Amino acid sequence: MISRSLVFLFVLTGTFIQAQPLTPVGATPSKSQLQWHELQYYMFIHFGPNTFTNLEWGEGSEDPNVFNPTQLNCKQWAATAKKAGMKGIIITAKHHDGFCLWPSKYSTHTVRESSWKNGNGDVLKELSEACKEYGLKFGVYLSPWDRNHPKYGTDEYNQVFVNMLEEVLGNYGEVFEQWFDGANGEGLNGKKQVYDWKLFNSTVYKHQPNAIIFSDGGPGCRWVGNENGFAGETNWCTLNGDKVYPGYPENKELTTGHEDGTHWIPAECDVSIRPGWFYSADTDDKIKSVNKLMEIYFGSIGRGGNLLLNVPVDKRGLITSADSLRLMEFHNEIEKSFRHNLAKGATMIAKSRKGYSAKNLLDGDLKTSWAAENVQPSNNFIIQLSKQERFNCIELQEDIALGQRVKSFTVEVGNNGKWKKIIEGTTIGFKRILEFEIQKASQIRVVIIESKELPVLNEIGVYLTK
Ligand code: FUL
Repeated sequence: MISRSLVFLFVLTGTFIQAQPLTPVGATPSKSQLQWHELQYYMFIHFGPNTFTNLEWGEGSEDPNVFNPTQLNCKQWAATAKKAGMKGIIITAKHHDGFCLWPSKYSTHTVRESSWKNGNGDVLKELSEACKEYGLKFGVYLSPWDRNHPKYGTDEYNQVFVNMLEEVLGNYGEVFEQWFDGANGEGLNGKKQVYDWKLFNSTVYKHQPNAIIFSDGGPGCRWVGNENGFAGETNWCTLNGDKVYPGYPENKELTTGHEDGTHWIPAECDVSIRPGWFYSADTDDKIKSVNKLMEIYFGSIGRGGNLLLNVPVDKRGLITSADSLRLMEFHNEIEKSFRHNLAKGATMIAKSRKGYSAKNLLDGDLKTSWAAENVQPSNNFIIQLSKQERFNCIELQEDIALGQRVKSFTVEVGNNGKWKKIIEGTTIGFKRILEFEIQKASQIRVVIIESKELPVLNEIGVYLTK
């Protein structure tokens, strides 16, 4: 029998061999943020009176009875999201018109005042239960701007909003993301509200300590600065969190992040599958093509952001079959493109730090990584394939738990020791995917030109996506 002390010694030695633990660089993600990065892709649903009035921004004076879906079925939404490869759903619990999709005690403009289910319905209840059933995360969009509430634009409104938050975050189980819209317009009294963001955020954490708070400036994740679904080619997950606030006018900075930002506030790319956020029959023939969606995929997930794709629910309370079909086609295209990692089984050649072998780049485990031996310009690793292959795409992942480090890199292909540079990139982050002209080669060399500290990557992939 092995004695306890021997086991102890082994553990000690094991630790020693792996050893030389790496120190994080700059701001790093929290545990919840790390989990959030892994979600990558989830659904946004805009639904409410606007669905029935064909408006994008309701006035707030709409008769609540306009909200009357005839076949509302949250299980259909969840089943669609699941089949589409999405990991969660974020619903507009209250948009700018103030209508609450749950029977809030703090408003008289809610599902309770509508004729839907004789005023006994609760969309948040149905959706949170459907998400649980389908193994999806549940998230909530809540607009602080409220064009209906009589208290909006007065000191009392912030507490009204907090009360609503308490209901939404306290009664429907786990909420993975709280989405705060930055829009701030006038209310019934013609005044804009001065929002108490500190109070709002602390209310979120009181009920949902692990939730990611989305706003223009986080603190959990940030708006990417546009509604087209594209992060910057250079995309830092770090941001000067004390400088950026909801309504921050420098959208470009949100697109790229701040290179030496003080806080980890990564980008989320929100975009709609149709031209508008809410359902409109006028856009039935304007659903984005698979090609456009793939472009968005490369521009968001492929640049280290998460993709929040809006799929508006129609007047029946269902995702239309045309939107659903497009989502499935998009999912198939992603699956097809990334099914065969041509680097699998390749021989890796690199100068590596002890315990951080380049083999780890191909083990499918984000917890093991390759780190260069020393900090120096042009650290590199070579993927030696067993034969010449045709490929047009490379995927790189940085071990972001240790901070985002890489500032620039190039990709080269080689045949018989002759190297040709094919593409260059800047940041990597959680994931960077680059497409290029189809190459035929047996070697691929990734050269890290500049990095804040030792480059640390955890996975790579080589694909033929066309
Ligand atoms: C914006 C809103 O004004 C739009 O209506 C939509 O909800 C979009 C996601 O955010 O700020």
